[in-house]
Amino acid sequence: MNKIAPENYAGNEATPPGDFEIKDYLRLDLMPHFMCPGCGHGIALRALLWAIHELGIEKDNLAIVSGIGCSGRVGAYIDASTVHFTHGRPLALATGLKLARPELEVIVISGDGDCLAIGGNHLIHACRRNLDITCLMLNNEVYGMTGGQVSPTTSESMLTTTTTTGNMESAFDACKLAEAAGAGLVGREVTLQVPTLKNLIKEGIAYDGFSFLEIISDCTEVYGRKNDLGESPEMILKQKSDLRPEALYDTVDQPFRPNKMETGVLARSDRPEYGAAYRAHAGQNRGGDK
Ligand SMILES: Cc1ncc(C[n+]2csc(CCOP(=O)(O)OP(=O)(O)O)c2C)c(N)n1
Ligand code: SF4
Ligand SMILES: [Mg+2]
Repeated sequence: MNKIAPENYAGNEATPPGDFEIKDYLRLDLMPHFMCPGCGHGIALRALLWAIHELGIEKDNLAIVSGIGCSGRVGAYIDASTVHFTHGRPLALATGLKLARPELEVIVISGDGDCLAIGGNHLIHACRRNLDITCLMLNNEVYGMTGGQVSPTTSESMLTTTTTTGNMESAFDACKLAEAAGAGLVGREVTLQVPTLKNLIKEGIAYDGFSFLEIISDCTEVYGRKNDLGESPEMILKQKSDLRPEALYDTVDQPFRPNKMETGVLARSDRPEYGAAYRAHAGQNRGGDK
């Protein structure tokens, strides 16, 4: 497959209403899905599939690699070549896959625990390498699948099953970490804004290098309940308050985090893509005696 030129798909052209049918991209034989009602990961999945649809990526050219977690489980529902791999290791597998099959569009779906805790080391080295992989990190601030333990992105003072009096650790800013480690493209978006999220994912896929995209998702069941954050609509509204605190001071219940989250493309560089550089290097040195 030839990569589509960025100018042809990083734009904001709307899909004609009715043109995108999510069922065309799902393994319907696996339905009903396992996700809890209102889980933000489903919205992230929709945005990803919409992006894939608008990019015109063929299923045969699409490889989805995910780790263990509710976030990782999402990948298994996509009707393409999918690998649901070991917790914390999807980037390692994706690296080998992309090097062996550079023609594939390789997309990793990971959780905040998967990507930043057990898999944190793989993340920083993937960023450093800048191989052409798109990594979506679905950040719900918790280990959702295993019942709600604290994660590296849990906000301070929040309750989890392992921080029963409130989390005392500072949360990682995953985007700053990825940028510092050298990721070619870094971005963040909320599930509140699905078309904007879809466009960011398109931009990440279009980028010729490692794209790290943090998607602010919600675990309604074990994190929302534990912290009395309400149901899905309330949690989504809270994303809005995190983006523009002053607009929602009167309408959003406590606990309230006035952090003015930055979204969109936060960093982009023109570093060489690792795979092409590696192949050129290997070609030049083939048959050498060193
Ligand atoms: C090597 C290994 N360690 C631990 C686990 C248990 N485990 C499964 S999912 C998970 C955390 C999931 O959290 P996250 O990655 O944030 O995904 P979420 O479920 O929140 O989407 C853990 C610790 C495992 N499956 N394998
Ligand atoms: S436990 Fe949380 S992250 Fe997992 S499916 Fe339920 S709401 Fe989503
Ligand atoms: Mg999580």
